[in-house]
Amino acid sequence: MVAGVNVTGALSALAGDGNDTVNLNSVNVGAALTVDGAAGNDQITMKTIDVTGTTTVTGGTGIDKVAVDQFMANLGASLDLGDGADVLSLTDAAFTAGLNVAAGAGIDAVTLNRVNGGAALSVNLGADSDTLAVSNSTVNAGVTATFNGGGGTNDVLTQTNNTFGLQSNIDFDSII
Ligand SMILES: [Ca+2]
Ligand SMILES: [Ca+2]
Ligand SMILES: [Ca+2]
Repeated sequence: MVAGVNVTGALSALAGDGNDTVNLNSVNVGAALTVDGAAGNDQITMKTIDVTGTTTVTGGTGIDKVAVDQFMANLGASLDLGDGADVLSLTDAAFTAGLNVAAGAGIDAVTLNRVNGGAALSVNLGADSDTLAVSNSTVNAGVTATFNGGGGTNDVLTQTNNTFGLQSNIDFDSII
């Protein structure tokens, strides 16, 4: 666990194989942030984080649970959950240069609430029957928010109170 620190350079949390817990709380990162759960069932929690550089979060194979709350990313951000039935929750997060989420194979559940995707917002749920819930979220004017069910027989998108000027929904079996 890393809590209540200012890191002037880059911060990498490389958990390696096995079931890992990564917990970042109240951390300012002066350059890039890299979190890699690698193989295994990982729990990655990030709360009150400010990242000056790029953000890269990788869940890897296994059933990963990723919770992000009060997150500020000043450069591009990529979250890749990898194979397995993963759960991602993003709350009160702003991505100035954009956010790209890939859930990978497996039955995944992705929730975005009060997320500002900034310059780009893309979520691809990957193979199998996944669920995506997006609420109270936005992107910059002129940006297309793109949500892709990614194959599977029952991909479900639930959306509430978003302000996307442009939105593309691809390969969902149900949109609520
Ligand atoms: Ca995974
Ligand atoms: Ca999937
Ligand atoms: Ca899917």
